[in-house]
Formats: sequence, structure tokens, C-alpha cells
Amino acid sequence: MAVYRLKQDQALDVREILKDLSAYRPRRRGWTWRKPAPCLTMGSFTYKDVSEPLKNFVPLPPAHHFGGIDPQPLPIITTEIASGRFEDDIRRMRMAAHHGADHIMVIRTAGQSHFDSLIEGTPQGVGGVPITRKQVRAQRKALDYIEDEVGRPINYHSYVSGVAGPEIAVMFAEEGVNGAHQDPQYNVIYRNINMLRSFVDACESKTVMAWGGLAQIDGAHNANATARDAWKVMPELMVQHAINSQFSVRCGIPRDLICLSTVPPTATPAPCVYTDLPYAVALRDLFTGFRMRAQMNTKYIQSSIREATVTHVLNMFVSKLTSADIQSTITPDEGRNVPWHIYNIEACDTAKQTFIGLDGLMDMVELKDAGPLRDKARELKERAVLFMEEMLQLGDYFKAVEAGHFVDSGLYPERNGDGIVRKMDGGIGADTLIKREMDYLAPVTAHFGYNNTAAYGLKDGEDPAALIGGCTFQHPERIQFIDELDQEDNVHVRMEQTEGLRQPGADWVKPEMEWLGDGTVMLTLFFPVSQKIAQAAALEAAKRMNLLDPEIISSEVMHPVDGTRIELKGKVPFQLKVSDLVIPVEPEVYSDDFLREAIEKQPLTVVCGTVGEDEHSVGLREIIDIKHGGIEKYGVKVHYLGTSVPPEKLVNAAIELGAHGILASTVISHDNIHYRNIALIDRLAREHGVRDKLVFLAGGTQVTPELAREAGADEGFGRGTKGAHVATALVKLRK
Ligand code: Z98
Repeated sequence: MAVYRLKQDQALDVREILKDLSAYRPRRRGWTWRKPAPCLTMGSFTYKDVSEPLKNFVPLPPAHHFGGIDPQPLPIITTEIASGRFEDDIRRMRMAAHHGADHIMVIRTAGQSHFDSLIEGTPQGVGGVPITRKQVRAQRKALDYIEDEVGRPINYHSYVSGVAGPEIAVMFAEEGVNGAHQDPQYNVIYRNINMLRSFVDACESKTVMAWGGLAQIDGAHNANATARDAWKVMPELMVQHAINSQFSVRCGIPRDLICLSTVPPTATPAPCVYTDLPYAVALRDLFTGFRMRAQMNTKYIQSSIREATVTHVLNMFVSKLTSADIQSTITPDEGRNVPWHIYNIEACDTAKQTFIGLDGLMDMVELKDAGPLRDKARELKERAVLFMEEMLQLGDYFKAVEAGHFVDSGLYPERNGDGIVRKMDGGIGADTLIKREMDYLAPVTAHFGYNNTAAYGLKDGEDPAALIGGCTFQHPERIQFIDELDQEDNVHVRMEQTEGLRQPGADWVKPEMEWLGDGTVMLTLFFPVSQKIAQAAALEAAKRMNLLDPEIISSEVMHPVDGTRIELKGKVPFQLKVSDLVIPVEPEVYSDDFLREAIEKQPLTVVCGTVGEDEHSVGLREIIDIKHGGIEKYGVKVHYLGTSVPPEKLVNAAIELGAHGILASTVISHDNIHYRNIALIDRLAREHGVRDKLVFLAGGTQVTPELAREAGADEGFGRGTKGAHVATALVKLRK
């Protein structure tokens, strides 16, 4: 069987990923941290806090000024990808990995914690993807290929929660999933699953996760997102972290795979770092040895990407000051339902840019040992300890939940009486716990608690699965792979509908934001009116532009009556034939370094001017002047003769100055005067016997390269020409 490999210059072929899925086995289990590379030199810089670089990558936009380098920060970078169609998400995963993501989280179909069992054969998800074995296997398989391409392991992650938690944990361990959220408190508080059931299930789930080497993220941060004022639950968050972390340690998960999910609790206009930094410090004081997964604050995010990005950067500033092991980049478009490719990528870039920008910061600054930072951190820890003590006085965690102690909007010890109350005998799955009988036997690997294996001759510590010759953990071929069962809504039907657009090989292309061929586009509009009028006007404008299903995704008041900015999404009904597109040939451009070196080795002098009766000088000056990247920047010696220069003067000056080239600029084009002047310069140079010694370049807004060459220039340059293009031609064509 031919092995599929990603080709750097070719689209990822989803068809290949889906082929022979039933036989695919993941290549490893367990979580992988980045490898630090202290004092790594890249380009002209030495970095302090970076990890090993990628083999293939897409660097930050300004990287071309820095030799195209793409340093990778120390923390794992997470991106959450789940548009609802796993086949489309796979392509996004590849893009994200090239931008530096090495932790891909898939958000499940909303409320999947409510599923009573492992689901199979499910169609596309609503607001996420259904976690089926098929979807998980396809994505892990794609990531196996992608990690080869970028040259570093990519962690794949989802959630182990709900009453089906243990089944999901087993499936994740079988399928090489590398990380998962697991926290029984999440089930209790947010999904109203019976608390006893939830904690018993967690024992099993965590034991299986320990076997599978999965990193675990807890759910404390959900109180942040739920509480009325997120910063008031800080003491409680620490209690939740403590409960889940210690629970996980007891179930066998190593500390360095137990990650606290931390969110800076405030956002601007609060003076957020003043609150968030002491909280981050307090967490690190209390939870040494555990890992920190820093997620951005999403509670206060509005629909402006700009605003969300600033929050993200401020959050990462706190991560930098206190260190984070995993940095989430949850796309800053939550709340407006645009889970699009571009936002995943932008958020990864925001993280990479921020951390690299802050590289080495802690060599220069330090957090003060005394003052408000330490005082506030101490106060938070005290509040947390008191919260925990009160809980123990009541009896235990379950009693505290019954008393509504969690997610109360008061800053403990203040209580507002609005906490979430759950009853020990209530919730989903109440009364489903059965005490194990004396002869209970589960012949499986990674099982929690009592197991009567001794009766079958096994010694303490021996794998109970030995009794059946190994379970699916040892014999993956025993795993039942159930394909999708829905005949109408499954990946093959969906892919057939877009087959003509599927790369590699398709000759059709259509704009896309989340799914292949979705036709979605976004418009930004500004109207000099109030918000309400602007919204109506934007929808009407979209209709007239023939956009289908227009919908406003954000509107921002620039002034109550003088202006509103609108972002709007809609769909286009057409697709475009690639072979019919006119794709201009890119002019060849040598790198800045190459040009400088070549000109230093063999100096170049040119004469130039705007020729004929032509007073336009701006274009030519931009091509010459060092300020905007003109040819002087590369060391070309330029004699600028001015405007309305007669062709004879240009040629004579070139001869007198022993120039290597002539640059003639023309803007006026009446009666084809520009090409006639080009022809004249060419003829004069021949008559003086110097044509074969000179590079003659002609440029101007109306100049087309072909016609300029036909008229007698060595090369022509039209609109959009930059100094580098001209310098390249001079170096390449010099005689
Ligand atoms: C995050 N972007 O945390 P259902 N278990 C835990 C959770 O925190 C979550 C779920 C399960 C956020 C996502 N977290 C929010 C501990 C969700 C989700 O099926 O929706 O209940 O599971 O990264």
C-alpha cells in the first residue's frame, strides 16, 4: 500500500485521510511538551525563552525583514478547532500547525456531556463536532502526517466528561488522543450530573487517562465564565483546582500532566493586570509542580476582534510574567459565531508574536517581593484556605455543593446566596451507582478500585486483562470500528457535494471561511449614521451586492450619530474556474542581502530622469530613494537628472558618467509618446555605440513590460513596481 505523505506545495488530501481508516493506528500515546532551546540563535538574534524551531512553518508577516525566521515560544500553543465538519477542520489543523499550534483542541457538539454513551455514526455537529471514534481517528491520523511535516509532535485534545466519561476516556486512550479536560466538578455544577456518579466515574476516567499518558486540564475556569463578576470567584477557583488536582494525583496521573485551567479573571476597562497578576502568582505559590494552562478571558469579550486581541495580549503578558506551560488562543470571535479558519490562525499568530516579542523579559524585570502584589496574592490564598476549611467543617465537597457554596457571586467570605445548588441524590444518573460485589471482575487494563482478580490467580499489580489475553489496549485489532450510520448526513455525502472544489487537483475555487465551498465572505462597512440606521443600511447594501443570507456579526459605535463600523457576513453563489483566472507573472525579486552583496562586489551607477515633456517625478523618486526601499538602499549610485529630461541628455550623461544603466520614467502616454521616447533612447544609445554596455530600464504607470521591451528597453516596469524589482533587473541584466 502506497504511504500518503503531505507535500509542502500541495493541499492536504482529505480523501487520503479517510482511506482505510478502520485499519489506522495512531503512532504513539501520551502528551508531548515542547523541547526548550535556550540561547537559540536565529537570524541576527539570540533568544532566551524559545523552543526547538519547526521544519516547515508560516512566519509572522514582518519576518521577511528578518531573514524569514520563525522562532517558537516556550509554551505549548493551543487552538480550538471545531467548525462542525471534521473533514474541513483537518485542513485548518494543518494551517494552524504551520503557524505554531501544537495543541489542537476540538470542541464537542454543545452539551455532549449529556450523552449517555459513546456515540457512533453521528452526522455533522452543531457548534462543535460529535466526538465519534471515526472523527477522532481521522483527525489523529491527519495530525500524524502534519507533525511529520512541521517536525514536532502535535497534541490532540478533547473532553472526558458526562456520564459517558469513562467510555470516552477508553476510546481516547485507544485512539492516541493526547489530552483531555477531566473534572467531575464540571459535570456536577454545569451539567447537573449526579455528584456521586460523577466522582466515581472520574476515578475510572482518570485512571484510564493516566494509562494513556493524557495531559489533563481541569474545569475550574468555568466558574470564571459563569459567575456574575468573574474576579469574585478567585478563592473558589483555587479550591476547585485543589480538589481536582489531588484527586488526579491519587488516580495515578503524574503531576506534570495535571494542568490547572487558569483564566485571568478581569478584563479592561478594569485595571486588569493589577488584579490578574496577584491571582496568577497565588496559583503558582499554591500549586507548585503542577502545570498551568492559561486560557484567555472570554467572559467579557465583545464582538470586536481588536478588543479581544488586546485582552488576549494582556492575558499573555500575565502568562509571561508568571510562566504558563500551555497558552490557549481560544479564537477571539466567541459570541458572534464565526468559528472561521482565519481567526484560529490569527490567534495563534497573536500568541507567537506576543511571546516572542516578550522574549527574555524576565532577565530584565522581576516581580517585587513586597508590596501590593504579594499582599494581594497572600490575601487570595487565605481566602481560599478559609473556603476549604469551611467546606471541611460542613462535612465534605458534596455537602458544600448542597449548600450552594460554589459559583456564588460574593468574594469569599462574602456570600450572595446565588451559588449553584445540587443535591446528592439529584441530577442525571442519580441512583445508578452499584456497589461492586465480592466476585466483581473486570478483565481490563487501567481499572480503578476493587477487582477480584486474585480469585483467577492474578497477583497484586498484574494486569487483569491478562485473563483474556489482553484487552483493546494491548490488542487494538479488537477495537470495533463503527462507521457513520446516517445515510444522508455523513462525511462521504458532504464531500461529494463539494468534490469539484476539493484540492489537490480541482479546477474550481470558491471563497470559504469554515467549510469547503461555503461561499462565505465578510465585509467591513462604515456609515456616518447611528448604529440602528447603519445596521439596516449594511444589510441593504449587502443585498444590492447580491450577497446571500447577509447577517451582521459586529457593529461598533465610532460616535453615537457620526459613525458606525459594521462587519457583515454573507455568501456568494458563484465559484471560479482556476484555469480561466488571469494570474500575473510575479516579477523576479532577489533578496535584499543578495542585492547588497552583488552590488558591493560589482558597483552599479545609473542615470535617470523623467523623459520628454513630463514633470512627474514621484514614481521615479520612490524607485530611487533610500527612504522607501529604492535602489539606493542596495548601494546603487544614482544620478538623478530631474524631470522633462530630453532623451539625448540621458544618453550623453550615461556616457559621461560611465554609468551602467539608464532608468527612464514616463507617465504621459498621449500618442504613445512614452514608447516613442523609449525607442528614441534605444536608438541614440546605439548610434553612440554604447547600447550593448548599458542596461536600459523604462518605467511608468502606463508602461507594460512587453511593450517596453518591444520598443527597445531591456525591461519595462508598470504600476506597483518597487526598488527591489528594479535593482534585481539591474543586477541580472548588467552588461
Ligand atoms: C476550555 N474553551 O476550557 P460539554 N469538561 C470541562 C470543560 O471545561 C468543558 C467541557 C467538559 C473552553 C471550553 N469547557 C469550555 C472541564 C468545556 C465541555 O460536553 O460541553 O459539557 O463539555 O478550553
